[in-house]
Amino acid sequence: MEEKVKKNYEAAVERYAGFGVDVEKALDTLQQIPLSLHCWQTDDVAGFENTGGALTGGIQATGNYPGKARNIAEVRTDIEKTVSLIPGKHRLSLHAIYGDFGGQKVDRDQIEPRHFQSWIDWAKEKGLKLDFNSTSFSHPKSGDMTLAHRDKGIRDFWIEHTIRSRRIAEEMGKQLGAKACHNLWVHDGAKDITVDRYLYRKNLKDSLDKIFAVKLPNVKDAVECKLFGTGLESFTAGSHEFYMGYAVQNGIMATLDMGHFHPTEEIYDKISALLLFMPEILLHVSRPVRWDSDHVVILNDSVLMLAQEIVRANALSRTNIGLDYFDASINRIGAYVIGSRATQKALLQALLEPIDQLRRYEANGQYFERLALLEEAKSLPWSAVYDYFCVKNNILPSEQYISEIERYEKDVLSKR
Ligand code: RNT
Ligand code: ZN
Repeated sequence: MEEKVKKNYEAAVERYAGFGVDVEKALDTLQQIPLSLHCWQTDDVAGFENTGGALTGGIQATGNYPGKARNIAEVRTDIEKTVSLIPGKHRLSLHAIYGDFGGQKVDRDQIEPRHFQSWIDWAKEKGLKLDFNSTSFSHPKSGDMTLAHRDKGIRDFWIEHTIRSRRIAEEMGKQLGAKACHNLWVHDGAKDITVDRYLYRKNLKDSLDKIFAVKLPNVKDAVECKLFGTGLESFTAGSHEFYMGYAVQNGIMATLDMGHFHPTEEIYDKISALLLFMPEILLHVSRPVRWDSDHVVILNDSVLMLAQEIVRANALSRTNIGLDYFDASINRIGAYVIGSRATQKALLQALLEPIDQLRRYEANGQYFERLALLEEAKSLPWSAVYDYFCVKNNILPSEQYISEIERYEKDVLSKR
């Protein structure tokens, strides 16, 4: 098998050389691109507060496929399995509800770095870096609003939570020697026509000002917008314009989630616009399907165009790539691997693009030639290069990971 992969790779290298594309260089670059795996795919965004509450905040994980992680040890085992099937070095993104609370009830305004120390130690041992997210959903005080709430007491509770979340991210960044992204997403919105929009957005802005007044050198802050949540269809305080304005004004990052815009609106076109005004951006690679923003990522046009735009804009070093989806209807580890590999395949295709020739055509006004080459590039042998990338990293190539995940299901997941 390995021989065949190598042979196909060599043929691919030759084919790409005809376009002046350096395949080895592309692979070196891909090797350096970490994906931030979202811990919440392991357990349908449940977390470990042990309060037994439902998932709220306008998001849903539908399905009840067996084998979901029930405790921290199982989440870690699942993540270890997942990363063993994805070439390269990656990151893990934790939500505040995934603390190691030792069976204690620790409310959100009480969380501390010590509740995440075992995660940091584990990450260090496994060679993973960490990212973090404050959690405003699935809590008795969240309702429809948190940081934008009319009630100062509620706002203050969530401000405290978010400041503490950022401090935890700071500790992660410091101890692991790599800045941690802190992503702030709140579902704040309303089901029906809302007349005090200005008030809620003003509240949200004031809350953010308090949260970000604390400067943390090991944290890269990001704010995530959304179009609407389920049950909150008519108003979202943290809209794209709102957070874009806030991020630009405060020198922080905007998070672009692929599922948070109008159905035909694509985030790839926002990369070159935003990066002229903010230091970096954070992506939530996802797959919107009708009203759901979080299906498993696949190698579709949206993901490919996103990857191409990052590479064409020379923006890899300023783009933090996180995954964000939750599917409870299929093998959850399989869902991780499909989405992660799809994202890498898109990045690889982008890195192998005959970009010099395409740019020449564009500069000369040769638009037929540009379109034709873009079409041809789609069927160049990038998959032979991806297989080689897997083998080079000691990772099962192509469809071989399917049976490995079946084995994990039989040996581990089905016993839960
Ligand atoms: C929700 C946002 C947010 C969440 C996670 C769990 O629509 O995309 O990023 O998915 O924080
Ligand atoms: Zn998201």
